[in-house]
Amino acid sequence: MTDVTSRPHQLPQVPFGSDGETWQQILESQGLSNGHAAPVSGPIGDPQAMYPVEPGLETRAFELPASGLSDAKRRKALSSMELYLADRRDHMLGYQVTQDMNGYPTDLSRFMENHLNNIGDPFQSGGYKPNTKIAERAVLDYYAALWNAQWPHDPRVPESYWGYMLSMGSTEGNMYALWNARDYLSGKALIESTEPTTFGALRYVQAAPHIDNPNAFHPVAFFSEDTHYSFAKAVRVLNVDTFHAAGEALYPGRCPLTDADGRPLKEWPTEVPSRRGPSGNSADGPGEIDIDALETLVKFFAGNGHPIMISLNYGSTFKGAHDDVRRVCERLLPIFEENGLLERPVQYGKDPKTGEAKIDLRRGFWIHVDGALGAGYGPFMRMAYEDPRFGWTPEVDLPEFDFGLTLSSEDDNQIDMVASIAMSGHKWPGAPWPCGIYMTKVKYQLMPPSQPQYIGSPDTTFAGSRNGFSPLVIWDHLARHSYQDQVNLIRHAQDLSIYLENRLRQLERKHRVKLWPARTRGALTVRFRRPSDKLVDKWSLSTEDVFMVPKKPETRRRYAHIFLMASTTREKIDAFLAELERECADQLLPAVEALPTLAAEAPVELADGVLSLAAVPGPGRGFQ
Ligand code: G06
Repeated sequence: MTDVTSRPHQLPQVPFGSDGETWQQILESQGLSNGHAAPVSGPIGDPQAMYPVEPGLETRAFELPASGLSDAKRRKALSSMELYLADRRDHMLGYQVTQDMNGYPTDLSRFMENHLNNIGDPFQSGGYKPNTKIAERAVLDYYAALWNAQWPHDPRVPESYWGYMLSMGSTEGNMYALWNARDYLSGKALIESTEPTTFGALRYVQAAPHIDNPNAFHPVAFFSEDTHYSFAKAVRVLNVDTFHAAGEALYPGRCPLTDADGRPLKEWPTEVPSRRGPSGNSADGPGEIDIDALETLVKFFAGNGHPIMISLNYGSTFKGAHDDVRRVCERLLPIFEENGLLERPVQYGKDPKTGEAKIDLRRGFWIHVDGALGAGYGPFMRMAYEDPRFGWTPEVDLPEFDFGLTLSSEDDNQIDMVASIAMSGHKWPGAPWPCGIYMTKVKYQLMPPSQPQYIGSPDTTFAGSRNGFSPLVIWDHLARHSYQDQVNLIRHAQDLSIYLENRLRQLERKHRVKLWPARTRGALTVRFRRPSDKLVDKWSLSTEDVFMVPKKPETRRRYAHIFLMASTTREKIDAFLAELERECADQLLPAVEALPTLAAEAPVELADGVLSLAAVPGPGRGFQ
């Protein structure tokens, strides 16, 4: 490797930082490189020339030289950032994040003087006292009530909820859910260590293999085509088999699904198909999971002895769709029942005195709801739909999705179906940075199964240090809004979605252009034909390219979408529409066929022995 620091003459002679000096000159002026090798590596190119250009911001002004920046330069850079953000915020339409915090984080800015850290379990006081766990617990209780869980949290009660506030967004929530599900379904247990090196140490163990069923501890994950890429990431991080990976490896050529013409599929699809639209494919469908396909797939894997992990969407990333969680549960419960997945013994130890087996009785299925967006407003829409006193009847009764969803089994037991929910705090409620909530029940936590008085392992969360500011921000939002206020916020967003959809249809008729406006009922987003790059950029539109007929490049459509949030105003939508109308009138919309070639059009054939594990979404589903 080239040691660039020892050859300063090779460094580019371009200014670094806002004073016009080169890197080398700065080092010399700091006494760091006078005739001897500098202790740091220098740039071998000009970052300003290499990094993306953001109009209104200068890379140079943000470059950090060894001398630091003068106060004036530092302030100037920050002011440019402030102006840039104000402008970008005023034009942000494409992402499902609330843009206007109603000024409340300013009220909370006084807490910035502290290092707030909610390290450890929210229900344990912990050693680090400058924390906001009291607000975190209040926020968790609020959502536990909203999601029909049993609360307050009580570690002795299996049905009680447990959860924590995420330091990342729902990516962490989905990751934690899959981790939790994987360990629970694959027979992992935390037991008291027989030889504790430190007091209170636990041991992480794998249950003994099942004698008759080699797949008993081999869970398989299911999620739809419309699922956020965080889930594809989670299955890779956690090494969980998707039904695609397990299908290709263990059951090649045996996929029970058929194509649109009724022919059996030769390969296992990478994700559960979403519902088909008028084209006969899912590209123009509503974005909800195809329940028939899911049922067929789950039947196959449950029939082969696998435990089942399913992630459902409540407010999907691109189409804003809500999977019908109740209907999914109704269709799958009989399959779980037939295959002994309602309760199965997991042997993790034996009594040292009696030799008696220590057994944990567990479910063999896990239903997770990725409510990154929808778990925030769904309960209020459902409330309004049920109760006329809220003064608004939403256009749809959104599906039930939470811990209150129980069904009767064959032998008349009440089975609660949902094991976990994730929600982002910065999406529907709104926060200045990513945050969120993960929630499950005490009975699904890995813990010493023999100890009913278990008081919770301090290290129950994913992160070590956890953001202690986010609980204050979400708490403040919830404290400022009654349920009626919350209904009014979602009503505003829903009304605006319907307004935008109608306006796009009017534009289509008026200018005789194809705009393909579409909106899934109940969704907060409207999708339509992608306008010029200029508009996509200016309005932070999120985009997705789809094939109307799979693998047929000539049928590709480019979509953009707008999310209508509580902070979105009609003025903002009208300003965007005026610009879009100009593109329609002047025929500036990019031609449908003017599309770049994708590398995926010439796929590599897998060599013998290579296993396909999961689809990793590239740009698309709104991600760029
Ligand atoms: O980690 P975050 O909070 O971004 O949530 C991930 C996530 C999980 N599940 C669903 C259904 C989601 O829509 C998301 C995130 N969605 C947005 C996105 O990635 O758009 C392309 C977040 C963007 S906010 C700027």
